[in-house]
Amino acid sequence: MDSLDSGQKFTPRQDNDWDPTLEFLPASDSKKLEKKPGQRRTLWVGVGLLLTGLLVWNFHLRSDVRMTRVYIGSMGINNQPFLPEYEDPSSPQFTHLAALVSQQLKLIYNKNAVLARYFTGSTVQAFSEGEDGGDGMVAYYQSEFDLPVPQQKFLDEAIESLDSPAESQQGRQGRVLLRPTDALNVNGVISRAIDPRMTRTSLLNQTFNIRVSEAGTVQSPGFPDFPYPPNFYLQWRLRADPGHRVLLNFHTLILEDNCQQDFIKIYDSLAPIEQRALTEQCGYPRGSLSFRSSGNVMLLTLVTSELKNFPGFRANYSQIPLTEQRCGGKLSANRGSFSSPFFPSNYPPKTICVWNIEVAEDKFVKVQFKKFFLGHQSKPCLGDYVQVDDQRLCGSKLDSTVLTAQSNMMTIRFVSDSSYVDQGFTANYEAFVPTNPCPGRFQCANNLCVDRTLQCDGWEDCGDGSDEVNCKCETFQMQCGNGHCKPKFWLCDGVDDCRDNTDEENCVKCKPGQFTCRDGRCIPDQLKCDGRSDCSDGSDESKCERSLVLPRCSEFTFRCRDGRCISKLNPECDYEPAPGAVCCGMKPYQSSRIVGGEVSREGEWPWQVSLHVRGMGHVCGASVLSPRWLLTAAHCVQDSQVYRYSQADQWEAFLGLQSQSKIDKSTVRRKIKRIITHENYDHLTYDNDVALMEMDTEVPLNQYIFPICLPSPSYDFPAGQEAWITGWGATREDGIAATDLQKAAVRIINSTVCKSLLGDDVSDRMLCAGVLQGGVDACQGDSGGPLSVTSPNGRVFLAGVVSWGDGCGRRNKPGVYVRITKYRSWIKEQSGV
Ligand code: 4AZ
Repeated sequence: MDSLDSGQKFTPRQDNDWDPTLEFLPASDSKKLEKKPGQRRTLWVGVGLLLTGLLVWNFHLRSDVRMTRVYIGSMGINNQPFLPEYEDPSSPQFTHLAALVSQQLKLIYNKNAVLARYFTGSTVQAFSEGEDGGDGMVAYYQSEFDLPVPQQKFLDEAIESLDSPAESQQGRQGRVLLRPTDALNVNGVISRAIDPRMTRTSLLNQTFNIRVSEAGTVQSPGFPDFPYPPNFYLQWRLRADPGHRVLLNFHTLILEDNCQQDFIKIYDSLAPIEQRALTEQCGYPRGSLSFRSSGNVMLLTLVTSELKNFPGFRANYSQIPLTEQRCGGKLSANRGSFSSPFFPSNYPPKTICVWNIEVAEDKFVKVQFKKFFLGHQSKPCLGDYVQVDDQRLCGSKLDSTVLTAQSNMMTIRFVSDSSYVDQGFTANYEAFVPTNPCPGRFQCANNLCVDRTLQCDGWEDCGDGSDEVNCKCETFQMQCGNGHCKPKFWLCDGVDDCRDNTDEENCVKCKPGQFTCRDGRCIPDQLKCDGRSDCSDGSDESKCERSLVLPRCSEFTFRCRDGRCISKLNPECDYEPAPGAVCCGMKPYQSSRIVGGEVSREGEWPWQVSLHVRGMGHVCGASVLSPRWLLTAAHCVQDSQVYRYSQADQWEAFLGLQSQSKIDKSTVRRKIKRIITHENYDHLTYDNDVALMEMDTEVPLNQYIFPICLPSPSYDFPAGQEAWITGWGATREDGIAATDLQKAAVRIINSTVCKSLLGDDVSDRMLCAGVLQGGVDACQGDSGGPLSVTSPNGRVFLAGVVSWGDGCGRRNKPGVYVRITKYRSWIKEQSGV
């Protein structure tokens, strides 16, 4: 039995974590926001404005209201070799040097009128070896100022004005300020206001000093048996040997979702200086949680609040020689690849790598960035960036980017600044003959070479659309205004497939005597309801009074309850339900993290369920099949080393949910009574990746909670058909989960094509869907959720359950779903639905 076997152990401390009346965001209660009529409203608005004004005046404008402002900083000291005693704050050496640093700070502040006026004192928190590995060292301190509230801005500006390059510090604030014997050769001061969440008055502080030369683990107090304690501010100061960096790898990290309450923050420093923050995490983050310092120190902090305490974290630490990072260099082969240091792990801060590519003189060079995650984009790219000759790239890019040099040389420079790190990039480079850049292949406008078979196949493979222009369309294709060819199936289907909307223009209503198919085609009225599908989407057979009864049943016929087989395509639920009867798949709206998706509207996907594991928040999706039964993926309910996901009591279902941060009156929570995993689920191939969950009590059905239709075994989801994926999963590969329910449109993909793209693991019990250009896909955390297809009569069917994929949103890597038509009878046998 593992150490997390008791449900209790994961129960957040506060009872109200599982309280159905809990409100995360009070504003979600519309009653509380209800406007009062007429004069009363005006009166309240007036009183509100007055109070707000008074508050603003009281706290920001009244000059007699004072505040304490705390800055955290570091000071480089040149002429002081680092002694082991400096690691011990009770040693006389520490006390002596700390006094000198405090004096030095006082002198520095005295040179600035604003700082001098409000300064109250400094305390030195720690020392470390110098950043450059030389003779110097670094002091970490906290300085406090007492000032009238309106002066805060000026004080911040004055503090920031102290940041300056090493050389100017020396002249301005170095030896001249102290007697020569006491002089500190200061080579750089940097300070910033402390993160206000770390100064909450209720916090209990505790600091741990750890030498990482011997590898070990750090964990939050109580992990994994008890939730971390409330109201703590914990710091772990990690020190490596000189010439080494600290490596911190998270094994588990589960905190409260709200970063305002509980969070960890990691610094490239021994003090929490904002300018040195490497990352901040809360909730249940996924992706690379591996961090390296630039020098031999790192600070890990954990701040917890009064409410809702979660299991916390466990991380492994160790040290690696600075020399281990080899990046940059000369590349002279005809083709090759390179990536940011430690990819796909996060790159360290303060890194510079330069690659000089030089190929044969008669060739040119091009480089293609396949993954590119350098944090948030800044304008112009100032923080972390890649510079290719004279062009800078920064931020994160989903599509691959190709850059070309008009010569046989190219210089690529990767720079990371001193804060916030990310995964980095991988790139391929290639030499090409200027007169024949893509021998035997198609040359895209951006100089990428793609297989000729991908040209004019209806999919954009170049990333710039150039493989789909000037195409001669096949008979099964239509010609878009911009020259692209797209499957005729997509004509007049309400989606702008051409990207110039020409497939959706002139979707004429058919002449009298003709029936308008949903795909826009016109067929003679007589062909409607003749038992044969004449519109390519079967819409001529979807609302018929009668169907043709066929002499023989086959995979392509629908077996009625009485055993007869009819020829109608996808006939389930194409009747009007009797008054009061429940029919599935009805959307309350007529409108129409997921990678490449957008936020859904409330109630848009009433069968979407969020499955939470106690203490962990959202883990998987599911679909409502009936007031009692949910369908999810079997891989969501497999035990791991640490968690007992197969146990029903670990789970809670949230129905009618839109935002993970807000439970409102449409949300219903249910405990899970029973989990039925498919008996042939194969954890290696993900074959038969389905599981049923029975809720402990039935849920009321309404416009926010409604079952999706289950397709019969003969239901056809043709290749090219539009389907929708929905979920709160990661919004990019290795990214973090979405807060609001995301939706994205994908297309069903032909099984043969899918097998050729993903290999033989794709069984006939799986269904592929995606956007082959990439960028739109289900991802981690969407698993178990629905792949929804709207039938011609407007009802929505569960075509698939999110199961697996080769990454998320990669080009030519569609998502793989459980093919629900293959499980219709299993679901019926197990649940009766
Ligand atoms: C997952 O890890 C996962 N791109 C789900 C779907 C896909 C990839 C990964 C499909 O749960």
